[in-house]
Amino acid sequence: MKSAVTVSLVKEAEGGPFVFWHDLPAACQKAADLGYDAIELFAPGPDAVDPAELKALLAQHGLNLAAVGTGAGMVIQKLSLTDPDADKRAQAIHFVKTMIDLGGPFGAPAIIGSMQGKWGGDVTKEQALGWLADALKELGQHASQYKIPLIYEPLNRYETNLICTMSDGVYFLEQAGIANVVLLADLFHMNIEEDDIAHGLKAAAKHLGHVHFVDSSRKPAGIGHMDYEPIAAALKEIGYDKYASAEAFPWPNPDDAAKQTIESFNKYLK
Ligand code: LER
Ligand code: MN
Repeated sequence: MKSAVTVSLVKEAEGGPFVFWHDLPAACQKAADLGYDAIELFAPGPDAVDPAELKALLAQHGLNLAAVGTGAGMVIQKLSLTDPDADKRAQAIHFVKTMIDLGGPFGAPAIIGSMQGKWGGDVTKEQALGWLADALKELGQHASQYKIPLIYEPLNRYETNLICTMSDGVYFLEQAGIANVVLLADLFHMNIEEDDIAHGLKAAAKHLGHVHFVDSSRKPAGIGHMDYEPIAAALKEIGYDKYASAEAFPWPNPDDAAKQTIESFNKYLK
């Protein structure tokens, strides 16, 4: 398994669950010093980072790019893949494509989290899931040109009412025939939604493509009451060898949050 740590460049997301903030060169230096394999980037848009500079920075520190978040499309532009307005849905798909194009050359998949939106009002659950399935198919296809998948993240009930568990995610992908899309297991969301987190991970098994490694309180792994032994055993059992990425509050500060997470990663997942 490989380790990653989140870096947010999104002013509007301040207060959110990202470890390092705003200063990409400093974040890369710190991630490398602590022995992380990669960073996961949360950027306002595709033009927020110069690909050549990013490439140089990663090379300088021996880091990879694990994944690229797309939530800024929601946070800044209020876009969603299940917006009742067809124009808005098209804009949301376009935004995600540009983020896939940012990460693609680095082998880093884009993540669909909050961009999935919610159903309600004039939109039925069936309609929203239909739009989401269509969008994920198109975006999975777009990602395939870079030989990477698209990552889809079930969220807890307070953030979406579409797909909240790993088994619902597996059923959705398989039943709708969505190709080249993998699931993200965020342990914070799973702690709210799954009856048993280890069972949820095993249910995702061959569809699992990314893990957000965090504790029950969304503080860094090892601070809360998450039981990591069965989680580590489940990931080992299914042969998971991709990223466990620190998406946690920068608690008590970014440096200590990054240190705390890599210590837990080395203890349980390495
Ligand atoms: C994003 O990875 C996530 O976990 C969401 O809670 C963000 O809205
Ligand atoms: Mn997450």
